[in-house]
Amino acid sequence: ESNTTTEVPLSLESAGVALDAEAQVSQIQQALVNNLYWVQGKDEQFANAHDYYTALAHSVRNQLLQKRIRTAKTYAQERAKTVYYMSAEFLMGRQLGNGLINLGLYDTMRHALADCGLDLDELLEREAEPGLGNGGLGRLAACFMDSLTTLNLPAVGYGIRYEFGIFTQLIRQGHQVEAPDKWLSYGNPWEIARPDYRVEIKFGGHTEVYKKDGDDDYQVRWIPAQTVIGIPHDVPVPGYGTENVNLLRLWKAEAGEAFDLDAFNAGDYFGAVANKMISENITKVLYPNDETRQGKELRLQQQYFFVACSLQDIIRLHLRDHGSLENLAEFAAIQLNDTHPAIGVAELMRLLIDEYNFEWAAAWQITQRTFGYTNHTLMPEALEKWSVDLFGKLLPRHLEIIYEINHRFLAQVKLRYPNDPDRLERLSLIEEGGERRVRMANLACVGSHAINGVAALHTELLKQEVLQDFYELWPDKFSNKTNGITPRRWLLQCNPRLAQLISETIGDSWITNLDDLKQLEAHLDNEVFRHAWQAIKQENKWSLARYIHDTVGIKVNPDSMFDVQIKRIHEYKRQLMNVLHVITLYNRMVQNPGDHVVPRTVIFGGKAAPGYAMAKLVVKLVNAVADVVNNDPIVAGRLKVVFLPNYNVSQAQRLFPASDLSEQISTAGMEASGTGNMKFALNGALTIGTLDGANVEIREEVGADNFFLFGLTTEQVAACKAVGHNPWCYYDTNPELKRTLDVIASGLFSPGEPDLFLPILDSLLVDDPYMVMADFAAYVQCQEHVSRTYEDRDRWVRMAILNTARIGKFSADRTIADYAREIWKVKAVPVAGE
Ligand code: F58
Repeated sequence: ESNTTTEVPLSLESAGVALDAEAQVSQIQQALVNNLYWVQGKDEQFANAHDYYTALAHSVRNQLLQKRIRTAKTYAQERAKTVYYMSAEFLMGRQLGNGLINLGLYDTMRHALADCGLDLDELLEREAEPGLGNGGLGRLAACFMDSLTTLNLPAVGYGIRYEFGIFTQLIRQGHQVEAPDKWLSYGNPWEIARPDYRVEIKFGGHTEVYKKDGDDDYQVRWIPAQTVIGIPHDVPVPGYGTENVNLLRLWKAEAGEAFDLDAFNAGDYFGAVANKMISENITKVLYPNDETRQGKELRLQQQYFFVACSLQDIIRLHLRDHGSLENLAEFAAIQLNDTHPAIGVAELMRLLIDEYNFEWAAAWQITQRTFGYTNHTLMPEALEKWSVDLFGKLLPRHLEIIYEINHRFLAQVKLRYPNDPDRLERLSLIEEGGERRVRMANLACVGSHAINGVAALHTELLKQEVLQDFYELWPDKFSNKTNGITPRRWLLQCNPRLAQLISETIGDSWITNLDDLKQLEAHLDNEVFRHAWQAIKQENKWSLARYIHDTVGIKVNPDSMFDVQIKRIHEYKRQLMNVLHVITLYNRMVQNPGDHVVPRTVIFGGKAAPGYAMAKLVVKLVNAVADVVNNDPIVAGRLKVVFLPNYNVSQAQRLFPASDLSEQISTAGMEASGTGNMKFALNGALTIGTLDGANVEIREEVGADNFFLFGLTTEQVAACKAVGHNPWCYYDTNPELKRTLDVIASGLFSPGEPDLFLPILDSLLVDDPYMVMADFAAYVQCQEHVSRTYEDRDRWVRMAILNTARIGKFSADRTIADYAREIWKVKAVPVAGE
């Protein structure tokens, strides 16, 4: 019988006739057996869970590829304008569950598998998470890909196929320890390598002027010192309820062949192999820094590598469909996800001028019309700058082009502001004084027709501060595009019980039209509905409690409030203020053991950049406080602290549905947007937060009564710093804060290492750059309000329902529709069904 099996796509239709449920199930089962046999080379006797996972993944992949082929044909036929989303990071999360959901196969698959004694959830857990991003910026790119496809917009995501993604975080004796993320070690069923679309990328060397045959004009050519090959790896991106499938195209670096020959012929076999490894290093590992940049040569190589590969690919596709590059901007919209791909501005200019013989002015017009730039940070120290020396060594031709762009740009500025050398100096693409550096944000601004921030407040602050001079020059280039999240992964997939209750109550149109959640408000006074809502949160908390016990061995009280802060560990995000609150609660319980308290489980998750000592010390402090608190019988059942190691997308999918309280407590003016804040609210958690990033808009949407606001505003922070912030006065005048810091200083949390946490205390008391001391009292007071509210469980549930009901604005579908209409000018191209 086995020699009649063949790898067949999993399809629910045959010859245009919809199959009945039973036939569907048997077809799914047949496809699974076939894939087990032909992909894994096993039959049921020896197959393990990994084999079944892979077989299942191939079933879904086959169906996605079928749709992808039709999509590619339709796009080419329609000569559709395409969005090219360039991002150094795509934090996609696991693909199998998402594929099943988006294809509408999830429930059928679960039944078909159960029928063979297989548990879908267990197989889903076998998938390695592709951690090709640090945090919010990378995850945003993934949500955008989901929405682009769901909206039937032709799009390609271009990025890097890191062999090692974000490190695996281990906790040893309370400290973070980093381990390599070997996500590819079991193979990756979701990618297809396309060596036939390989491209060659140059590095180093020098430039020279020459005369082209039969041409009087001089041209420049770049004689590189090294070439590297880029191999695209395509990942299909399904949308919800659509035939369209877009692509994520990730580049892997390999050594060039010409280079192989020379080196190997020279007889130095080992030297040649070693050099091969240097080329392949380019896509080895993701830099694990968030917010703070690292001026490392390899990082600039990564950036140029993937952007240059992508631009060659875009040009190949454009010439295939449109014949000439004159009209590139009419058919291609390239979005720069932060400045990491901003070198693309210089690279497109180089290609047009040096390789396709365009005049400067024409090339510049095409470039500007093609690019858009999204900024994700307000922190000046996070803006990318590359030393001119390093830049010229690696990309000599690009440095020349950047000088020329700058020359022409500054001439234009001088006309408008004749006597303003300071302004010229600020706008220049080159930072002078000290080591000269190329300012990538300035390059991105000059080379793009559109510049946007990611939340209303952030965009305003960009215009007033970080990019003020550019705003004054070109106010019309600026717009806001408030971030969003995909409701498919962040509600339908991660919280199936709540999704089902919602669909039973208002229908399922919310999945692609999140504003429809508003209809839930009509059910607010329905007690049965509220009870059902609460029961689901409770079940989700039980299941998280089980997961916590399984992973860190801590038993938490599922009836306590789950108070959750999950995000990268960074001083401006103020995990420290949260820990100080925990210590304060602990102090109170120790001092007055009989007092009534509202039980809490405070959960932390997040990675610290490996070189960020203060962030790592905060991780240690959380774990140290957890050790003391969790083992003190005085607080048993009333206070628990959990640090969940290795926070990632998969873990996030467990945490958001089980949270009661969302901690969004960054110093005002520092978090560009935040997107976790949206995921919490969508899953019915209430927010305690500052007026920062998208919190401002979330509060506007859900209503001030349904949001726990505290803390200084952006203006107050600035004013406070202007007059000189003195953290000591808070220590001296707030006895609870004093006691909290004193307890840390006493060594209670660092037995045998009394000085361990001194750097934290120093930072708080010496300059407190993130205003933890200034906001602490307001935070603690607001937390008391939170606790009192939680005691009135019915009131809490009503507030939670209102949060979910009013969060529709933060669908990435809305964000992407805004980009499509206002920046990209792209239209939907729906692919017809079979
Ligand atoms: C984040 N940036 C913002 N950068 O901090 C957050 O407020 C926003 O919601 C999100 O972008 C999406 O707009 C962020 O995640 C990084 O991780 C970069 C990685 C590469 C190095 C520089 C930081």
